[in-house]
Amino acid sequence: METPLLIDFKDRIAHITINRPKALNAINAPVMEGLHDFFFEGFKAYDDLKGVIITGSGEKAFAAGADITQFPSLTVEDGLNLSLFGQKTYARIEEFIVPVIALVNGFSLGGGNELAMACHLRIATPNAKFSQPEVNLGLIPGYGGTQRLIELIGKSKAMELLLTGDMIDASEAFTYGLVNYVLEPEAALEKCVSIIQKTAKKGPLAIEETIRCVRAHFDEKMDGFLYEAQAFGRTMGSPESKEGVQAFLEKRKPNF
Ligand code: DAK
Repeated sequence: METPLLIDFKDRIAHITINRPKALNAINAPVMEGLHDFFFEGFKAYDDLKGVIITGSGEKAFAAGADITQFPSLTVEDGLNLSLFGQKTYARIEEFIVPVIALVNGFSLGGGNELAMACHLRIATPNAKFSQPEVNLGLIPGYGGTQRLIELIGKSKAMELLLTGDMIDASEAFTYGLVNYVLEPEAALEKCVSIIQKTAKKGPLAIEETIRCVRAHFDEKMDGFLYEAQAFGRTMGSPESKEGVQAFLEKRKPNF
């Protein structure tokens, strides 16, 4: 049996590959459980983790959605439970302590695109295609897609894409701000790695707090400005910032 999720640790970066190429990397329960387990517990096994890159196996798809073959047997309760489990997993990715980058190497549809949107950054290859096609199936996005698409590209375009299920290509996705870069596959991977190498040199607490502050902006239960002030206080009081400031004054590189 194929391993649904491959995890490779190299130079302090975890490379996660959704490995169901014959089903265009559709996200079934083992894939979702694998993501959940990695981001809640599994990451602790990797020493000095500085970033995560998520991609799809093969050249055709990042992930062509949730696995449609599992839908017919689901009850209303199953749907609710699956949705809550997936939302919890994706929220954890969004709040993760180090940068998580989606390397979108083909179809990024439905629950697959919701995964890409939960990552902190998205880098696409030129063949990438994006859609929330749930309405074609009489469904709506169940893993936070209606919310995150608005955050990323604004209400007007998000509404159009969610209502029509239209597919857009990588250059349109770049124009709307859905992806940060569009690059050929090798360059796309290099870009993911170089961004993580860059953030790895910064203060780890500053990186973690920045991720949480940006998230707080979109959390209506939180006052983002207050959260920022509190996080600022935490970073200001940290040994890390003492070292960063001291290093600047001594004209040397900080040792975080
Ligand atoms: N699930 C399962 N299998 C899939 C799949 C998917 N999402 N997408 C593709 N495949 C399988 C195809 O069935 C085919 O399998 P075989 O026939 O070879 O066994 C294989 O992958 C290759 O696909 P195609 O032959 O169709 O390849 P093409 O290049 O012709 O077309 C395509 C590529 C991506 C345009 C087409 O495969 C397609 O339209 N796929 C479906 C896209 C889609 O509708 N995705 C699902 C979106 S809805 C929920 C939470 C979240 C969600 C739902 C519920 N709950 C909490 C309950 C999210 C829903 C979605 O993601």
